[in-house]
Amino acid sequence: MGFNYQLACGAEVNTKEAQVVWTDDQLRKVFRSYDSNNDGQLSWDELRAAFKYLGSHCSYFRTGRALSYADENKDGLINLSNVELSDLVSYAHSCGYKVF
Ligand SMILES: [Ca+2]
Repeated sequence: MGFNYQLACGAEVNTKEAQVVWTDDQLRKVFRSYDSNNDGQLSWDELRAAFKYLGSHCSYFRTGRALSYADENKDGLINLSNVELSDLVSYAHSCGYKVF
């Protein structure tokens, strides 16, 4: 699925503890839940918090990659009601985060 950025940041997933990968729907819910000010978009801080929750060991790097991948209009925010969220979910999926 798309590009694999894991090589640039090492393995994100501890396979001993990992059981099940997130589904796209679950990832959507996670990202939506991190829109803490309910403006329909994810800011850098909100996005980074979401990646931390997903288990990212290098959330700063991950957030930058996610924005460059999914922020279509380059406003620095991920719009949760259009293709930007879909792209973000695709990106997160490609990282291989597991449900803990
Ligand atoms: Ca945007």
